[in-house]
Amino acid sequence: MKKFCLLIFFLFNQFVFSQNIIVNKIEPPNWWTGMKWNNVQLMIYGENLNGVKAKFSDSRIKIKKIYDAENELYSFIDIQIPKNLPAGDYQLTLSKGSLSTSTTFPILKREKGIRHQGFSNNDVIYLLMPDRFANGDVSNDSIPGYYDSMQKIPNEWRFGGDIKGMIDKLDYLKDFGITAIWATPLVENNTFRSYHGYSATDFYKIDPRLGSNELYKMYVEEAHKRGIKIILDHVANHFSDHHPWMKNLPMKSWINGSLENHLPANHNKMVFTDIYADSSTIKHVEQGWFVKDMVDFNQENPFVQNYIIQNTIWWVEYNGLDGIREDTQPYNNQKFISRWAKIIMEEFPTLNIVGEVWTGESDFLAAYQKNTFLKKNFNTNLPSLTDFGLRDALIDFVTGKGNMYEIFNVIAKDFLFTDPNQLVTFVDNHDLERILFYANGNIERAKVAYTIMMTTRGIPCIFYGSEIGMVGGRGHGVLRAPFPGGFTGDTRDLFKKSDRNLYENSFYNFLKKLIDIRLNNKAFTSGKMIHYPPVANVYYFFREDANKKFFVIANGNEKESSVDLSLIKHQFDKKTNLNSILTDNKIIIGNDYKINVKPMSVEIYLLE
Ligand SMILES: [Ca+2]
Ligand SMILES: [Ca+2]
Repeated sequence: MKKFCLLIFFLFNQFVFSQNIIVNKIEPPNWWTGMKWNNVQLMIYGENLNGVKAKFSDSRIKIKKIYDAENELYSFIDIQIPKNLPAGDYQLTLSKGSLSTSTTFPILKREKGIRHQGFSNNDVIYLLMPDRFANGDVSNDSIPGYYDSMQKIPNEWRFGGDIKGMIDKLDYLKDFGITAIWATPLVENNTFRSYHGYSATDFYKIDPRLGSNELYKMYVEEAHKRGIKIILDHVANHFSDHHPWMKNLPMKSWINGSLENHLPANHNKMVFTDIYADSSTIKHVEQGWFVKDMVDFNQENPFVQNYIIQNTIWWVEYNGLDGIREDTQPYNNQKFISRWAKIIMEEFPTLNIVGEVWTGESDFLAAYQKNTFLKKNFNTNLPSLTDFGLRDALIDFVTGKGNMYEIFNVIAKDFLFTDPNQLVTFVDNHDLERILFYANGNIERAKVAYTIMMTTRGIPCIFYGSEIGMVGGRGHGVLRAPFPGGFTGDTRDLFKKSDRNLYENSFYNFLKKLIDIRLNNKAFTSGKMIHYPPVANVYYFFREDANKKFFVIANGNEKESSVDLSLIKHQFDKKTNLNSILTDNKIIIGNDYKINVKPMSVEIYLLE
């Protein structure tokens, strides 16, 4: 009898349980008062959600529409938050017949202070990979239930770096002269070989191996205290095939294709401007899966659109972030990602967004910048772009494949850009072999390339570790090697001058000086530029503001070069004393306007 009762009780319980409305999660987890985006679409995760009614305890929050998803484990609810609503925890009740469940939805007051500063040509950015930079907390290195099997793959395992490590090294970066940090994505990547962060399994949660949402917020605050801005690496295009969605998609059209059947990646970024392109090619670029374990969002789906837009606004507002680096921009649905950028910039007008558009061809690249005059049937609304063109030319110079003319030629194409000052310039990044790898021991070539990058237009970005002369190797695992000194067991701490050898300190001091020169002379950040077609592999240009005029001259030859400046003597006027602010070199230009430039060298002369 007892057993029978238990069985009845069990069955009854199961019956009630299966009928109940369950809410497990709401995304976004909260919103704020006074946002421009105040029509919010709540994505409810739970059980038995089809056909629910919804009501807020405070009738000022309007329920505009409730959508049944194809899958009853989800529901989408459009709500409207009035501008003047007081902040507070509001009760949302979902009901169906006699069943109901209540949950809290916090609506917060917007924070004030140093927030949403943007980034510009007055900044120098530092790109780091959190897992590879510094391990500040060994207790989070391995977390039960999180994929760590990648440790078996040489150079592609997790190293344990984290946000605590990033906070610990803020003073190092401040001292180096950095004014903005772009860290690769920090959201949860509970998936195979995912130390890089580009395979989200939860868009609203920092990976616990890196820290927590609260710690990330603290990191931004600590950076802001030091005058350092924070750029969010944002991925709208794809997510991990281990995302819980893939077990239970809210709707079939949430993604492009399916795990088993989808278009592969197509890297032809020129199709959007190609006047002869077929719509099938465009579809292939927008809907192909970047790699087979990264699922492509169907950004034509309005629910997906709302999800991505709200998720971005949420992070920027939650943390007070200053900018966004948008990953794999051309692979997104172009109409959607353009709308996304417009909405983000309208919500945060002082923000900046740099789109990763991986093409070294200026004409294709330029078409991606906001308000381009080039023929394009939509405006990307992207203020900034990654300058792969200049990177390619600088690296070609370093390897000897190219020369000074190639560098000049790329910069001479700046007329194509709406605003070339907004181009993010770099010589290496987390996807490309390091400059000193290409230099193959020819350090002077690398220094020439860096000096041109740091004195020409744009927003320079330095890849972590390159400042201490890290060489790395070919392939992601090796070029993303851990920063020596950031990890347990490291024999030297290269964050410290005393542990760096002569070569490492010399390279560090060289880059630090370039940052100092750039940021303390407006001529380089926002001044006028005049440059000249290189003759015999010597490139020179002037940077000038109201107070100072500089002459940068780079000799790309392995021998001393004599340069005749007589055709440009008007540029020197009466200021024929050239005093290098990079070295102690001093020249007085004589009547013949000829100067000698040392082999494989560059000088930054102040005209006096
Ligand atoms: Ca750690
Ligand atoms: Ca896509």
